[in-house]
Amino acid sequence: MNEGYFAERVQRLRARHEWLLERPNRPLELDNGILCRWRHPVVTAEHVPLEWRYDFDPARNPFFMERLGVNATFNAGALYHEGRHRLVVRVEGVDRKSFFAVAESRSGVDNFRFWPRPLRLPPGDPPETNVYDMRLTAHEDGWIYGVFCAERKDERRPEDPSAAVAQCGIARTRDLVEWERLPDLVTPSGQQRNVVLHPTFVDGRYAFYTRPQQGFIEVGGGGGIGWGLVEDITAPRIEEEIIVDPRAYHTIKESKNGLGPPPIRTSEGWLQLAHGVRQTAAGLRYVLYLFVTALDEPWRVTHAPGGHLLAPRGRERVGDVSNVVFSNGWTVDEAGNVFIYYGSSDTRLHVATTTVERLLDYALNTPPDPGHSHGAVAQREALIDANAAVLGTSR
Ligand code: M1P
Repeated sequence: MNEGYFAERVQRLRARHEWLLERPNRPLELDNGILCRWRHPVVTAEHVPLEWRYDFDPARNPFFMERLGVNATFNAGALYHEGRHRLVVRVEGVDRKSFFAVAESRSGVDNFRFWPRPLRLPPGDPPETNVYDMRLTAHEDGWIYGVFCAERKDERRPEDPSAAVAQCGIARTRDLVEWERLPDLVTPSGQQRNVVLHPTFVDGRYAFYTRPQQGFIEVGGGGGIGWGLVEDITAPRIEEEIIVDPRAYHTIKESKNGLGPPPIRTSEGWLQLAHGVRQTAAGLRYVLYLFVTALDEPWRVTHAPGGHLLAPRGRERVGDVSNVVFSNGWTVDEAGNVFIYYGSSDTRLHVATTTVERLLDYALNTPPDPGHSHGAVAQREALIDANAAVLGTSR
């Protein structure tokens, strides 16, 4: 292969990469008044630095091929940190292994750039096969915690190559660069995924939202969003796990649910973002929903608007695991603007923007799930009647 070909290919890929990173995003219509989607995904596999994927030595890589391909970038933990929106992105190679990498942006909606190297997470004990979906909590103890899923082969079933165990890995940092690994969280449940550290002490202890599950994929007979307290974060153990937001028949969280990012503190309570999953003929459908818990009792749900806040739409619906939106990160800036980072179909990362004020209005004033069709009609009737009174229209 001649040198001209190599140089031209490098130049073309660099130019396209830079164009992608610099491309401005733009808001789509605020159609429901609650939140605003943006035209382009904020982080895709193509955003990953070329140096992480290509070998730039013409002797070793005369065709300038991708040597270590990236399959997807999604489900990012998020933190508004030093005036920037910083994401710990789940980067998944073509070998199916996920790892974490920090990407940051000033605007929060475009121009995300990865830091020069992936995050160096010390391995667990025993080392895990796969790590993903980190939740970032700036805790009042002064540390930034990264709580994530640590997946290992289920050694009790060596004959089944898909048998796995999910547990909650924990690491902490001051600067998102140097990470100290802590032992995995021990809970009364067989497996755990979607565990989140609450940002403040509760009764002088660390507080975790959990998601107990009996199998790796299926939550089994239990599930729901759980809650438990930990005395010593360096030997984290939950003795008693209670369910604070259970699954429920014929709702968006019929099959399973799990908390998203750590909650946002507001004057009215803790704003909580979660995902709910239901079974359909086309497979599982993942949507996002919101609820509020009491300021002094973060485990107690005070407001639960019915239905989803955000569901897969248009091209978000298609990807490696289709019909999924999933969020484990949101940021709030000084002005109270909220940036919800959500993965679509386990393939790419998007943002939806709103404000604390709007989310609170939505949470406090949206009727709960009525439980049945007759109740749903009654809710519509009440709205129509109220509108008739305001608008002076006939009934
Ligand atoms: O594939 C959809 C999602 O599945 C899991 O979430 P849950 O445990 O609630 O089913 C996670 O692996 C998540 O990363 C993924 O997006």
